Amino acid sequence: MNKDRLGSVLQFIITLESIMRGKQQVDILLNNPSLPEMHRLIAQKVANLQRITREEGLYLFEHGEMSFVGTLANYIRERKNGDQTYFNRNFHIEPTNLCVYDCKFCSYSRLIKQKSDPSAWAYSMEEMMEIVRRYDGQPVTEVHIVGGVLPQYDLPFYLELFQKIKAHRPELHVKALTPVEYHYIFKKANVIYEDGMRMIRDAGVDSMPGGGAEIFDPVIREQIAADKCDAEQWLRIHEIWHELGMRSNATILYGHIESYEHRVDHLERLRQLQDKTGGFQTFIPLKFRNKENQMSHVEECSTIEDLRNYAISRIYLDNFDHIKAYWPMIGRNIAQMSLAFGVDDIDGTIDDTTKIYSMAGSEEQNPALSTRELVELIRRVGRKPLERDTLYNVLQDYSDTVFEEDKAWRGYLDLPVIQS
Ligand code: V47
Ligand code: SF4
Repeated sequence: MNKDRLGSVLQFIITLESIMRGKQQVDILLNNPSLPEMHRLIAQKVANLQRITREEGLYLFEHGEMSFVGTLANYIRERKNGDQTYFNRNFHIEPTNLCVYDCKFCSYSRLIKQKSDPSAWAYSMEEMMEIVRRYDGQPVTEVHIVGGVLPQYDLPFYLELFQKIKAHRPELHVKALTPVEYHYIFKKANVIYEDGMRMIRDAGVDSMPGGGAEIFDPVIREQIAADKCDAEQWLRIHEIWHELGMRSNATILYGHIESYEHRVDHLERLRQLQDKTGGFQTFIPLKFRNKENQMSHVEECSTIEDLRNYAISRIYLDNFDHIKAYWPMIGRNIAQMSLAFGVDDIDGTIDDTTKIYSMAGSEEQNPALSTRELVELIRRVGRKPLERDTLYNVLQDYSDTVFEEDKAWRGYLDLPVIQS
């Protein structure tokens, strides 16, 4: 048997082992005679690969203990992805932090009237291309473009930007803008969604990130993100994008003034669209952070709630392949923990190119991780680090990689010697 074949057989055995381990944990739950009836029903469904209902989703949010939902979510995670944990090498471009909208949770944006605020920026096309060129020769595979909404960043501007990036570096995956920007720029250009999405695809956009979803419920959305595209428009733009054969991500902004019903409603709408198109790749729960925004009086939710939310999302979204913990928002430690609660992806190296979460009070004030640090973060919790491209093609398996820095002998001489 050749080396590659032997490797895939071994991999298959390891995956099988982790699935059996996960199944044993679910069986332990099911064999517990004091397990409440509804818990048992849901655990049985998960064990039988059946979908849970809206009511059962709500029940999990209201009554599912962290250990219970974690066990179920981990079983699903390992059945879908084994121990594999994905990351990529990427950088962000945030064209501006000036915005015509005034989302109450947003710590990052400045209203147009605050243009002279020293913390406001608005990059020119050339400045954005300068950022792209900064990564020439570096092994990044994705540029993630998202920022505020401003009239001068209109459809012709963005089409030119995408074309320029592609002309400069054709293999760089452009993951750009959300339905919030697209709805605004198409309306301004008097272009219907279908035509607009075709134009941006032809100009070089490869996929759409998951932002701008916030909470779909209209009453909550009106309170925290008035005026920008509504849930139907957000979902419709993704649907059209998927119909063009393209892929996108989805998010939820949770842990603020929404109720559990609103979270389930959000998950349900995504699950329904995914049944129709199959175009979503990953779901990214985004924890509300409360620094420097108009909702600073709203307390942030606990880590236990973060982990429960990942787990219930994993259980509910049976038709999503991946759940992502975005480490710049949640921090490295919780990102590591989340890998036992349904998460199988922790996003990328970032290289300190996003301000959205540092400005909102995340522990990660200068988000940047080297490939080695990401790999170590994953390996330290016993998972298998895989570098992926944006579309989840595996680029490199880092399970056994020894980095140059690891080879250097670091022995006792490194310890400080205190002389008495
Ligand atoms: O839509 C803004 C969120 C989103 C705050 O698709 C906040 O791979 C918490 O969508 N507290 C933009 N969240 C970022 C985004 C994203 C990030 C990483 C990966 C991907 C992907 C997408 O950031 C916004 C909003 O929901 N956000 N302010 C805040 N104070
Ligand atoms: Fe503007 Fe986006 Fe901030 Fe809302 S979340 S104010 S749309 S930058």
